[in-house]
This record gives sequence, C-alpha cells and structure tokens, in this order.
Amino acid sequence: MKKKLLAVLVLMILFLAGCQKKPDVPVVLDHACKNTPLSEGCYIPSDDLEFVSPVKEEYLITEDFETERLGQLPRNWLLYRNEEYKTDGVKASVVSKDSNQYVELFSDGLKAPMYPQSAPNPTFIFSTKFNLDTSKKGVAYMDILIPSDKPTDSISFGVSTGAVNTIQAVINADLKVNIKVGGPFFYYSGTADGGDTHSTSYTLEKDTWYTFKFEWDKDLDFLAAYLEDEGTFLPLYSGIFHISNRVNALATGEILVPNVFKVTMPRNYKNSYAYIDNVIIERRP
Ligand SMILES: [Ca+2]
Repeated sequence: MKKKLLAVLVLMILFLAGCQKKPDVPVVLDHACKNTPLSEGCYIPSDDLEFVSPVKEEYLITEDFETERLGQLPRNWLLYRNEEYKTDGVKASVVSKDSNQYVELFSDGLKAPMYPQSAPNPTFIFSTKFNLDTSKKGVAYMDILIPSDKPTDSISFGVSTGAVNTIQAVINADLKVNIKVGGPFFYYSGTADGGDTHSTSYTLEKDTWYTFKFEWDKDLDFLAAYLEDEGTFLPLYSGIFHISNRVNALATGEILVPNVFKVTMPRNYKNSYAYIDNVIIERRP
C-alpha cells in the first residue's frame, strides 16, 4: 500500500513539474569552457597576462663585461651548482686589468650534476641564452685566455640547443684545439649521439687572448669554427651537420636551433682557471 501511495505521489510531482511554465532564461552551457579555459569568450583577458608576447622575439648577446660589478657573477649568466658543490667550488667573477673587464672562471673539478652512471660530466657549467629561433642561423664569438700563473686544464665553449651541443671548441690541457660537433654536453648517453671531435693543427699559448668564432645555419645544415689571427679568421672546421638531431626536434617536427652559449670545465679533480671576454652572438647574413 505504501509503495502504491509513493508511486502516485511521484507521478503527481512529475505531472506538476511538467505543468510548470519554464522561465525564458538563456541556456547556459556551464561546461563549454571546461577543457578550453583560455579560448575566446572563456575568460576576461587581463592586462597582466600580456607580458608574454605571443610572437617570440629574437635577441642577441653582446657581453664585454665592462659595466658589470667587479667580483660578481655577470648578471646575464648562470653558473651551475648543486648542494654537493663546495661554496666556492665553481666561480665566475668579473675582474679588471689594463682598463678591461673580463670574467675569471674557476673550477675545483670535484662535483658534477647528478646525471647517469659514470658519465663524463663537467663540474663547471657557465651559460647564457639568446634567441635566433626565427632566422635559425647565427654567428658566435668568444675571447679566451689561459693563464700561466694559475693551474689550468681542459675547457670547452660554444653554442648548444638546450643541453645538446651544436659546436664547441675544446682546449685540452696540452692547449691543443679540437672542435666537437653534436652530442650532449652534460653527459654521454651511450647511444652513439655523443658527438664527433675533430682535431686541428692549432695549439694555444698561455697568457694570450684568442678570439674564436662559430657559425651555424639550419637551412644549409652548415656549421663552422674559426680562430682569429691578426684580423683573419683561420678555419678550424666546417661541415654539414643536421642541427636538428633527434634530441632537439620537437615531436611536432618543429626544429629547435642553438639558443645557449656555454663554457664548461670537466670533472677532473683539479683546480682549473681560465679567462673569457667579448661573448657576442650576431646575425648571420
Ligand atoms: Ca671586456
């Protein structure tokens, strides 16, 4: 009996609900923006959100360190360290001599980023960024001096795409110049993408400033490195290299091009010094 009463009650409620006049309110699809909260009409744009331009702007580097504070890390650069590093285990500080400011690099060679198994990681990783993503080609310069009055060892510098080396010069402890093309700079992955090292006939001398130059052009798959000698750039290496190797292409097929200039010193358990100046990224005509 109770069930029957309940059923009648429910039917009456449904009937009455059906008889109610529906108000003329517009249908609001409250779920329309659920998966696309940033699409048109789903939010009120704020001026604060416009600080990131939808158009990526290219920017270059001209670092002569003349306006940097002495004894400080140059303001546009990052020096890698983690909690294992000693306080002064790595240093990159601006110094001045003969009315020129440049950067003293120091590495104790003891610790390295926590990357895979027995990989030859650098201790010292000093880097700055640029953007030539639209033109996808460029020219980089750096001056380097290896001192005679301080301990020195191997040092590398050049351009990378993120953590993936594009082209760099490697000055070994014997001051011989090599050019390394491709390969990661943090670690060797063991899958044959460790890059290729090309020896040159050049050996540097201590206490002398040298200017190195690197060029890249994604459309031509072209890479080159030079060493300046009295106003002439002597070729160290030039070749065809597919800049977008499998590591630095996006899944969408978009090609990433060099965007980091970096200097590294190895994990060699030795104190090592070097000096750099005039890090410049220019457009390639
Ligand atoms: Ca300078």
